[in-house]
Amino acid sequence: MAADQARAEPTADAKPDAQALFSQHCAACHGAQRLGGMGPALLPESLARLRKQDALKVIQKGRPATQMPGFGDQLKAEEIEALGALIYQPLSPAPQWSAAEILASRSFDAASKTWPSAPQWKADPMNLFVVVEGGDHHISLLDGDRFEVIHRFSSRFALHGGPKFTPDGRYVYFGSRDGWITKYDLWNLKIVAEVRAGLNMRNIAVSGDGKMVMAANYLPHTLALFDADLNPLKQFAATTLDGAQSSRVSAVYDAEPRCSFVVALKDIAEIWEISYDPKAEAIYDGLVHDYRSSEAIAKPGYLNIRRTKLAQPLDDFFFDPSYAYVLGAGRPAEDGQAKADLGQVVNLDIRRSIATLPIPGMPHLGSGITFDWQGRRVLASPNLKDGLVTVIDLQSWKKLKDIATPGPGFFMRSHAKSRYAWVDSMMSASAKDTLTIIDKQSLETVAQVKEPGKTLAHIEFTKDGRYALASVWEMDGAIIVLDASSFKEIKRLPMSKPVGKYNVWNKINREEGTSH
Ligand code: DHE
Repeated sequence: MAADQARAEPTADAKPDAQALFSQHCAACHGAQRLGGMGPALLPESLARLRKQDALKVIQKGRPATQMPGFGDQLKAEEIEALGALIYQPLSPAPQWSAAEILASRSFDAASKTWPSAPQWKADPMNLFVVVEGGDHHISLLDGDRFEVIHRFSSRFALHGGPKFTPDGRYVYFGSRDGWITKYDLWNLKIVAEVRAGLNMRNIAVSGDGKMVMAANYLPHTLALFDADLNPLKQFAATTLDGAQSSRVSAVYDAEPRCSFVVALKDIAEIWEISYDPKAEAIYDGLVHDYRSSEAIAKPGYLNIRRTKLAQPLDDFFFDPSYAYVLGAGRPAEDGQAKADLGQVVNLDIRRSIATLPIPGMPHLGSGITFDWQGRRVLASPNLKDGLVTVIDLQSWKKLKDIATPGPGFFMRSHAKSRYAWVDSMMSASAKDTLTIIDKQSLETVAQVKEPGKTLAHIEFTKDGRYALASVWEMDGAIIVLDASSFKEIKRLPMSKPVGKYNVWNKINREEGTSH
């Protein structure tokens, strides 16, 4: 009887000590504070995209093609459960990532200054594709003429956002969700420098002159600025002017013609512009007089924040070809209630919102493209929630058409030399295997390409616009090279979940059909 009672009612002491288990089994790779090390950070902010059940499975079975082993035969089910609960607990106090910690994280190969300033391989350096393979966290460099991999190397865990290039196409910068920035020399196939800009990062931007790199962080609430070799230059606290409220940073983009970084904040209804033009004081002086608000809330000038107040925060945005306007969208409220007219058009010069965008659902404006249609410039944007592509007139900000697709998609691409735009439906369970091809003149769907039962997503064109490369987004996935006119498959290269691919020429020339 006594024994039965003891089994039925385990004492509090019998509960696994999650912290002790973490220190014993996890801390060596993931850091004593869960801030990451050789393995990724294990914080609720970093794990937001991983369901708890999946996290438990990783602890039990490990993660294929990484150094994460399975602990299923060392730990009891309740111990794995306890570890799972621990890693979703926020750290208290909230972790900081100070300037000193950023500096201490930096590594730099001083010999890089002597590396040859010409590609040490034979292929057109302008038609190179940088392929991010998320499956086993590698990068493949693909010759865009012969469609052969010329080099493959491991990346930081979970890169996110497009890699960013220097204007000559020699260096590329990668950003990881854990806050690491890696500078890589494409011509010499070597890492130049690395730094950890934050603990949970969204994306990075490289200034149009290639001299600065800006990182947008969710954790801590900061922007971090670096020189081209990733020496820290400055941190910006993402707060309201009075410091009363802080915010995650949604995204930062380079606005080269304006010599500035433009920044969206997730929790504060403001968009920021930070100029890297040393003459910014003089240039901005004229515009300050044009500023419609009576309260001059921002100081213009070089590397200072210039705030524009908005009706609601932005998650994702897109520049019009003049870079005077930002087309931005928020996300539906946490209760799932989407607001109508989520999109906003902001004039960065007069610093206010001048129109709303009639886009239903959840437009993914960052992945939009522009092109000429019947004598006017239009934007086409995919949608994360609805199966449609919305076409907007960039002069009147009016909707011209919603083009139906078989399901919501993430990425849209074209090329100035191609008549067609391609969009995926990867957010749809039933149509994730389908790419839809739209005629940019008729705004009609003309074809579909399918990879039955698989996820087919993210397209990028070759430099000349003749071929479109699509990803089979599976662990045993592939890059499929398709003729951009006949839509026929030309070649297939095996890849480990190739989440994105980036053509050097298209990126450094801000090709109208690709992301910037
Ligand atoms: Fe992304 C780019 C936001 C989830 C893959 N994604 C971007 C950018 C933003 C953004 C703002 C532009 C930054 C840049 O390129 O510099 N992404 C978001 C989200 O808000 C969202 C929905 C939620 C989140 O968790 O952050 C989100 N993104 C994802 C994914 O789940 C994807 C599909 C898989 C993954 O690996 O994370 C994903 N995002 C990508 C890719 C790009 C990207 C591949 C670069 C696209 C390009 O071609 O330029």
